[in-house]
Formats: sequence, C-alpha cells, structure tokens
Amino acid sequence: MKTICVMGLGYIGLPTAITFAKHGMKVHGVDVNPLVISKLTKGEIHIEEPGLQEMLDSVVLTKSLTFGTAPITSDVYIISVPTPITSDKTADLSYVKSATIAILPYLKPGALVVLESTVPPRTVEDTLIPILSQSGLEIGEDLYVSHSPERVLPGKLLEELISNDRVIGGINDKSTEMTIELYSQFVKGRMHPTDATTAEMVKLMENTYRDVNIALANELAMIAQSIGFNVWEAINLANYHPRVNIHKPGPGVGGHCIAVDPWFIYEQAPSLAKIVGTSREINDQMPLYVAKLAKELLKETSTPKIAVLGLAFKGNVDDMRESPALTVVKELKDFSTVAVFDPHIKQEHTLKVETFEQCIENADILLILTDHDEFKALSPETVSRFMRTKIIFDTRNIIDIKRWEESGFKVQLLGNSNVREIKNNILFTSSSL
Ligand code: SAJ
Repeated sequence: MKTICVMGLGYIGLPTAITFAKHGMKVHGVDVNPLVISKLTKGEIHIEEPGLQEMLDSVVLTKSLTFGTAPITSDVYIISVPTPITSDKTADLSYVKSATIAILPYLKPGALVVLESTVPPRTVEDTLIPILSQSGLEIGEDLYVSHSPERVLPGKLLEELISNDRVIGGINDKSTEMTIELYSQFVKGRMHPTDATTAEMVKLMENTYRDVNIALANELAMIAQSIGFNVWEAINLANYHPRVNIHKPGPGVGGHCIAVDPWFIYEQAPSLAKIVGTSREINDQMPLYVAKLAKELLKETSTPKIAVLGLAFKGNVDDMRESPALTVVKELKDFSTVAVFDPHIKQEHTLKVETFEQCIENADILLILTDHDEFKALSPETVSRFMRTKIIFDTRNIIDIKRWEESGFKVQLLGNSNVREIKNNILFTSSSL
C-alpha cells in the first residue's frame, strides 16, 4: 500500500487527504497550526464543507489517516499550502518553500512530490526543484516531481475532486505517469498529461479567462451607463450567438482565486500581459465606480443613510475574502451613514447589523452588492415601510425593476441608463472616473 503525506490541511489539502484515505491509502496529514492538528486528531474538521465531517468520521474508524505538525517518511508528498498575494501583487511562495524544505529530511529514492497549490509559471522548475535537489537525490531519476493544480469549487468540493478532469504536469514522463497512477485511485474525470510549466499556466489561464471576460462585461456596463442602453439585455442577446459567452458585470471581482491568479501571470511578463493587467485594473476599480454612482444618486439627500445588502464576494457563500463589497463600503463610509446586512456572514464586521430591519430603517438607498437568494426575494412593499427615501441600486441585476418602480422606487441598475436622463446630465459618465 502506498503511503502519502499531505502538506497543508486547508480547504484543498484536508479533503484530498481524507479522500485518499477513504480510497485505501495510508495518509499522514501535516499542518503547521497545532490547533488544526489537535482538532483533527479529535476527529473534528476545522473548515466548512458539505459531507466532509461524515467522510472523516468513516475514515477515522479505518485508522488509515493520521495527523501531525511534522511530515513522516512516505512514498508520495502532496503540497497543498496557501499561495497568497503580497501588497506588490506578486505571489508569496514562502509556504510552498517551507513545506518543501520540511519534507527534505524524509525523502527516499523513488518518492514522488506533487505540488497542488496555485503558483506562478516556472515555480516547479525554478523554486521547487532547486530546494528538492538539496536532498542529494537525482531529480527525475531518484525523485519524481509534478504539478497537478486543484480546480474544485468550494461547496462542491468532494464531488468535484472526483468528477473533474485533472491536468498532470510532470517534470518528465515518469513523474507524470506516477502522478496519473496516484490520482487514478479516486479521480473519475479524465487525466491530461503535460509538463509542469504548462500545468501551472493552465490553472492560471482558467481563472484569467474569467477575469478578462468579467472585465469586458464591466467595461461594457460603464459604456452602457454613459451612452444609454441596458448592458444586461445587450449581453443576454449577444450570448444567443453560438460562439459568444460574455460574463456578467458587477461591483467587482472577489474571492481568493480569480482576483489573485491573473497577477501570477502578470508578475512573470508584465510588459506582455497587457490585457491581463488592464482587466485586473478594470475589475479592481468597479467598487469605486459603484460607490461614486451611489453618491450621485444621493446628491440631493441631506445626511443620507445607505443600506448595503451583501458583504460576501458572491451569492450564497459566507466568504468575504477580496470581496468588492468591502471596498464599496469603505468608500461610502465618509460620505454617509452606512449599515450592512448579510445573512450568510457570521464573522464580526464593524458596520454589520444583525437584522434586515435595522439595516433599512430610515435608509435613503438600498445598495445590492451580493446576489444572495434572500435578496432576490425582497418585497418592495415591505421594504418601503422602513425606508426614508425609495431608491434601490442593484449591481447584480437580481430585482424585478418594473415591480420596484410600480411601488414608487427610483431604480438604478448597474450598466443601465436611458438616453433621456443622460441628455439631462443626471447621471455621470465613466469618463468622470
Ligand atoms: N463574477 C462576476 N461576473 C461573472 C462571474 C463571476 O462579477 O460573470 C464575480 C463573482 O461575483 C465573484 C468573482 O467573480 O466575486 C469570482 O467568482 P466565481 O464564481 O467566478 O469563481 P470562484 O473564485 O468562486 O472559483 C474559481 C473557479 N474557477 C473557474 O470557474 C475558472 C473554480 O473552479 C476554481 O477552483 C477556483 O476559482 C480556484 O480555486 O481557483
């Protein structure tokens, strides 16, 4: 039986470790955080993921999974540690480096090292291999190395770990073959062999494709606002073309993947990655654009109160990482009173209020920033009983505009203005940014 050491027990490492153990491998999970280890040793998971606790419960009984703060000698090492972004928009590889250094004393001839963390291109070749060479083993002869990026969606992790296709990029054919054999234990999707640098780029390109596409949608939204049409309707119609798939505009791009990964390409080739860099800039300035538009809508109101609906980076999740809503709120704080409501966020936030009623009480505008199902179901009749001024600004296109207008609301949809209003110079244009 093969033994596996999984370095890093976050939202990818832990489900991966548990899944391998469930499929008959002997697994040792390693995390530098002793609190994580003590919780896991007691049989409790420290992250939220549907079905994961039950799966751990079933694996604990088989005794095939152990946990610790240090690695042990194994046939395979999987590195799944975070790769955050620094303030100068470059990848922080310190966790990848320290995890690789940590396994050095345990490596034996024939071992396989698989990097799963998302990394800039050439990280395996230029960072991992020089460290692994310090083991004294011949890379590619005694020690095999590959990159197989995780591509799963939180919330559907256990399902996608098994069903998604996997890209397997070895530093040589033998490394690729060994890695394919490893994941064949549970992966039902296809396995696509390639080299390590291509595999690194594939992962980054997937998320960059989405970022660039969303930037286009956001740019079109600002153009729509300026020249007078409904961008949502236009995108919808354009997407009836069989080869067109324009994404959705919004208040910006959040999460720890799409807002981050394009920078990993940019840092390697800044003078060439022009669309990549510009798209990041467009998406990063969307929260400022939204805040400016909200202020414009309230310019006649004295001592305004803004009711912000949604802090999470996307609908129906409880994750605030890189959320554009945080920037919108920051921009509006000096301008008016701001109250925030998000039914999914349990964490403390200085402006967050507990109830929806508290949030909208005497508010002059409802500003929808996240497409949670709860906000789609809002009733204008109920809401208007609490508000001082009836204005709603929807940045996600989730409300029925006609219904809200019929209830007496002035409705602003991001990326929608009519030509008459523009001629009267009521709305500002994107060029005023
Ligand atoms: N967004 C838009 N317009 C859109 C789609 C999304 O503004 O048309 C915004 C969302 O509101 C959100 C952000 O983009 O703020 C990102 O959301 P998402 O659902 O597109 O992506 P993530 O970050 O939850 O997950 C992505 C996925 N990658 C792709 O779909 C190519 C997932 O499969 C990856 O595993 C994950 O990144 C990752 O870990 O890299």
